[in-house]
Amino acid sequence: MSQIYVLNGPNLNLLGQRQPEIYGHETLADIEALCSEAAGPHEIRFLQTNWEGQLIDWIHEARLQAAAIVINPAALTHTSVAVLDALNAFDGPVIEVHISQVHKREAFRHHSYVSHRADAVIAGMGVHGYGAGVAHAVRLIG
Ligand code: CA2
Repeated sequence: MSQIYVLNGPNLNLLGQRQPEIYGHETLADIEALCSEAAGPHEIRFLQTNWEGQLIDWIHEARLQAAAIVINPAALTHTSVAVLDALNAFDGPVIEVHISQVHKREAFRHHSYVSHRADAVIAGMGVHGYGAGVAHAVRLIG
């Protein structure tokens, strides 16, 4: 159970291709490499989906397989009670990561359902927020 799940929500597969002024030039593959480095001896399961139900299924899978979850739920952050409910059924640490500083952006991005469960929230560090999130998860799980 020393795996760390790093879960990514809708449209994050487009990272590096559009809106670099908001999300930077790095791709998901670059972020996966950052996460693996930050994880030390822990194994990373790095996943992205555009489907809410798939994200929920992976959170359920993490209940049996993972010691911690680092999650960027993307737009589902602001809309999904279902993702929150799934995270509430996970016992280990949950770290919420946003590439952009959501509180400087539109008002609809200021509320996060996932923050009701997250043990830590990172926003505005660009892709380095993922490295910080994984490093924090490692500290919490020991
Ligand atoms: O800042 C973040 O990481 C967000 O979670 C990203 C979400 C956004 O809805 C949240 O409010 C904040 C959007 C992810 C979409 O990613 C794209 C990347 C490149 C091009 C288009 C979309």
